[in-house]
Amino acid sequence: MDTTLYYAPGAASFLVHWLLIELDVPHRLNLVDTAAKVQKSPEYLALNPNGVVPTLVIDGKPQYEAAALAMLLAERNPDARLAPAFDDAKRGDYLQWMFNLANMVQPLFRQWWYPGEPAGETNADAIRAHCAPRIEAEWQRIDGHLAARGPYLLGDDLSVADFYLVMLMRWSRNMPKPAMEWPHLAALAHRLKALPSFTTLYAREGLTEWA
Ligand SMILES: N[C@@H](CCC(=O)N[C@@H](CS)C(=O)NCC(=O)O)C(=O)O
Repeated sequence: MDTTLYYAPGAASFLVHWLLIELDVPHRLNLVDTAAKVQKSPEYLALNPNGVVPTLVIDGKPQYEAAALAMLLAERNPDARLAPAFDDAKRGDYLQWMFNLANMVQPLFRQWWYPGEPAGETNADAIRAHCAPRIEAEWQRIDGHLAARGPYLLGDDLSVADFYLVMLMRWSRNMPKPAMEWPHLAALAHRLKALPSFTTLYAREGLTEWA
């Protein structure tokens, strides 16, 4: 399988890059200069019409959406057991958590990082002010779940949903109340940050914050 990841350090591509390393999938990296808006260039839009990272080109076919790519990688590498099989009792919870993170949590970060999008630049401060407590409420909800049924989102079974959650947690590191202030979330993040793949990812993306 010929695989190329279009990425930007620390962006939503972080999840896909991390899993490519964790699953030992041979791949090439293509750095997208988001500050220079390369993601809005005609060449990139031909790969990903949303004009965002990540894009994963597999055997010449571009695919996008970080959560979908994480699920695809888990399915194509079943020996790693990072997703419950179709007939596994935990399959429903797995799908629920992947979509919950993608639909409820990640969009709040889009608002936090791009507060002009929902209601224009003049309302950016108000959007951010409303966004922070909503993200904190998500941490409270997920921490409660981990307290009752952790240590991972699927109990004793590590899955790509946990990698996804840790990436989202990382994005809160400079917020007024970062995710690491919730004890069960912090415990999960410490477990995943201890993986050798996390260290490799940091080195390859040149990241230092939240190491
Ligand atoms: N739903 C998309 C969202 C991706 C996304 O928002 N990526 C951001 C970086 S985290 C991006 O490319 N921003 C640049 C831009 O919007 O121009 C996914 O999960 O893949």
